[in-house]
Amino acid sequence: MSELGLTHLASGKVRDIYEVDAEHLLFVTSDRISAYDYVLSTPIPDKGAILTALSAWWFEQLADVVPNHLVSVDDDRIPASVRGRSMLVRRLEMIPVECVARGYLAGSGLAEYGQSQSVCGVPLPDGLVDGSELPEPIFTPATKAELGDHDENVSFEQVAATHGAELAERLRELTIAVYSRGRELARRQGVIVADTKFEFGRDADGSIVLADEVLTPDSSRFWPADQWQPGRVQPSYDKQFVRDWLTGPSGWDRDSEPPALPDDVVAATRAKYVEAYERITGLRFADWLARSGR
Ligand code: PZK
Repeated sequence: MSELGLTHLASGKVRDIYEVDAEHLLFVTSDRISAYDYVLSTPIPDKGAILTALSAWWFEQLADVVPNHLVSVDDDRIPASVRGRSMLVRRLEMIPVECVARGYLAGSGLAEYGQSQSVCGVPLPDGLVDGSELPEPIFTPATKAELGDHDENVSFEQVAATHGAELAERLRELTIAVYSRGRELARRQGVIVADTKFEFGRDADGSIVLADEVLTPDSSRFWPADQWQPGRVQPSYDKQFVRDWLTGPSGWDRDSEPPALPDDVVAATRAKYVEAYERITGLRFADWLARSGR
């Protein structure tokens, strides 16, 4: 039993899941932020609420592409202490595949491309560089590693061998469809969604349902479109102030616990999360906070 009066079910670096009843879970997003594989000791005020608001908005936008697990963000079963940063969700049978879509080359995709000119078995043209747009979005699944370890990229054939060709094909199709719709919408608002990770589950009928958080800066690489310049590491929409301070003025050595963030870096980073939410959705974050009653 947790401080919320609910049984704790699972935790990620910055999110926690609790049991509400046999059919429902509480998905709680914290204000913690990670950088360079560390969870920093300094929270970003309202980050959990901003990511929850963004996820909830996306679920509504995407509901005609695939059903999702969101039941409510203002249900009475949500404890007051986490209102505004939690979702009541349907309990599903999770499918243990990290369903990644990539429209641009970066991160582990770039590393694999350098080794094999392919990513997760998907062949790519030559001449691509860090940040290049791909000819079309690709499905690059991964399997979850132990907490703290990086996910392992796998081929479509490996997913098919483990989960069956029909499910693998359905996951690929849904992943590309949801990413394509999301990135088009974000791009019109000046945000490039370079890549993103989805998780799916099955409901009691066996239908596939979009779960987890969706198209947030924590589950995706967001880049400011007006600064996109292939051939270099792209600046991060949300975390660039944190990275610049950690690798510059802080004097941090990169292999000890990172230092606490100064107030100006916290404030600038919070403003970027708010800006991402407001740009993408066209809504005011203050309205979300007011509606969640805090
Ligand atoms: C579920 N995770 C992964 C994500 C964590 C753990 N709707 C659902 N039904 C059943 N199980 C899950 C979900 C969802 N979403 C997802 N683990 C269980 C995960 C974020 C934080 F701690």
